[in-house]
Amino acid sequence: MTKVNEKVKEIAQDIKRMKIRGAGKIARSAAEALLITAQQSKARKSSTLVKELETSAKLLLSTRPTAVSLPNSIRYIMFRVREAQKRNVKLEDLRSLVVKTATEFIQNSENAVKHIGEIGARRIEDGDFIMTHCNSAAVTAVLKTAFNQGKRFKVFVCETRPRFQGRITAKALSNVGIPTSLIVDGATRFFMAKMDKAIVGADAVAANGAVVNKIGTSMVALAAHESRVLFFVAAETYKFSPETMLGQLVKIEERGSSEILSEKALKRIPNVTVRNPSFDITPPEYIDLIVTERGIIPPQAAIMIIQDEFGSITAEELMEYQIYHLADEDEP
Ligand code: RUB
Repeated sequence: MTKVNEKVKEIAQDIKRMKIRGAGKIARSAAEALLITAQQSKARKSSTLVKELETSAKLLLSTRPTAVSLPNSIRYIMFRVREAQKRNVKLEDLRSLVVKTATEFIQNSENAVKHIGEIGARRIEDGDFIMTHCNSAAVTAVLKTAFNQGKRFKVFVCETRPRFQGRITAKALSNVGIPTSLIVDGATRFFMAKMDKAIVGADAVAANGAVVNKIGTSMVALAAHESRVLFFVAAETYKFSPETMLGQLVKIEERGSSEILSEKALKRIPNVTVRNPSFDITPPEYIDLIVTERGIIPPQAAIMIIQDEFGSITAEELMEYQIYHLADEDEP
């Protein structure tokens, strides 16, 4: 059995336990894990290195099921590895290829967030009241860029139970001086009528333009729709899901009950089960536009992005690097 590099195991564990979180960060960390696999490999043949990369990829794909950026980052690297393998590339060349490709993915991803910040900031106006949910680097980039351009606006952040990622957003905005109100998730509709815009990130964008993001996002979208408030999504193109073109559904992660109630407290109410889905789906009808690093698109154009980015990939190739679950004993 091919052994997994200890540092790669640690990254996988950090993703699973949400020490590394947010779809963009997860994707970059997976690319970094493959880079480390190649750099630290003691393989003497390129076929052995490919096996090690495959094992790392499998482990990473088993960590969290919803962020499509994770399989997309692994595909970006592994498809090039497969091509190189067909050309019988030598071990050292293969190692360099992985390092180069992973570095390229990480840099492209960081640049994409920066570009989304610049493009999205054009839609923020002086005096705006803006609501956001959870913690998204892409959304924070939009708000910070607009603020640095001299625009003055107020942000309302939903605290985002059960893990309170809204607090991370509030802190990041407060650090740069953006006036921010932290609200409980249940106050979304109460405040929505005052808002001009709502903006959220994405873990996945489906071919029909539906957006998968932190649980509660679809309620924010619904309240925005009711109050005729513009609803924006900020998402890099590697969050668009090519699998959904083949009719696959994005898996919604359901996390443990202990995030909501301690085991002891739960035992005291034996007829109660806790349900804890981590993400939900906002239909395209509730989304005004999606800000990507390639420009602003209506959700209905998501399929064009997928065709452009992933059109040359066959269904078989796509299915090779899907998110799946390992048996318990294999878990990181
Ligand atoms: C994070 C979340 C974020 C998206 C986009 O969920 O839903 O809105 O991942 O984030 P979790 P980014 O905390 O469960 O990972 O723009 O940073 O990629």
